[in-house]
Amino acid sequence: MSLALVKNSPFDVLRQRIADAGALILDVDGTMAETEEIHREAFNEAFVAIGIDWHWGRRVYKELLRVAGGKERIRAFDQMRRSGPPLSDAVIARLHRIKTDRFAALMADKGCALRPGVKALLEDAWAREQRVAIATTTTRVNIDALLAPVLGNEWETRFAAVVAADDVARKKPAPDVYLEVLSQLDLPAASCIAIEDSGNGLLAATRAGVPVLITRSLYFHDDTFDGALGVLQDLGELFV
Ligand code: XBP
Ligand code: MG
Repeated sequence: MSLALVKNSPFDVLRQRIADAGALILDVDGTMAETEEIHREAFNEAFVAIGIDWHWGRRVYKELLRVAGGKERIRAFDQMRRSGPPLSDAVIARLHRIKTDRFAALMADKGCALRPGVKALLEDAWAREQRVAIATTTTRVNIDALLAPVLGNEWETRFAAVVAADDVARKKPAPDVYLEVLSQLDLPAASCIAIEDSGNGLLAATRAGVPVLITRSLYFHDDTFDGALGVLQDLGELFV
């Protein structure tokens, strides 16, 4: 169902705002798909592969998700456990390379669907020739592992800009990924809408001046999101 065809719903104002935006800028993990459990599994497989007796359960991973970026997350956990010498940069880099490989393998094995409403939002935007971009803290190859199976191998040609963690100096909650997207789109921040699922994402986009629509995800479903344009359970709510 097209956004333009939905009438008399509590989300009319939001739908209009989305339709009028200069561009939609989407986060990936938690927003486009519930990937974090696959990231967690990939981290745990990497710890086994390298012979480290760590295992991240859901509770500890929820805390660790406050730290954006896989390498930074490993380092944060290493500092928290306070025993033994700290892991070297080389070991952290190796662990993260294995984790990234495991993530791709798990995605290929299991697949991961887009969250409700994501495909419809994208198709609607493209149908009205609205630009769509990606601003993420994950590693670039992870975006391909998610989007190639669901949008096709040429998925990147459909996005006006794709900015990932390694393209910028600082990860979310710094505004860098959003500032880089805005510069590539050559659009004023206030004309765009960011779609995010986390407090770090909300901060990053807000610091760049981009209004934010939140979709609640597995790990951040009970967070408060002060300052967001709106908070949805999922984007499917825009299409009912
Ligand atoms: C996503 C992340 C990422 C992934 C892991 O945050 O923080 O670090 O959890 O990816 P956001 P890497 O959704 O706010 O962009 O291990 O590739 O860093
Ligand atoms: Mg996210």
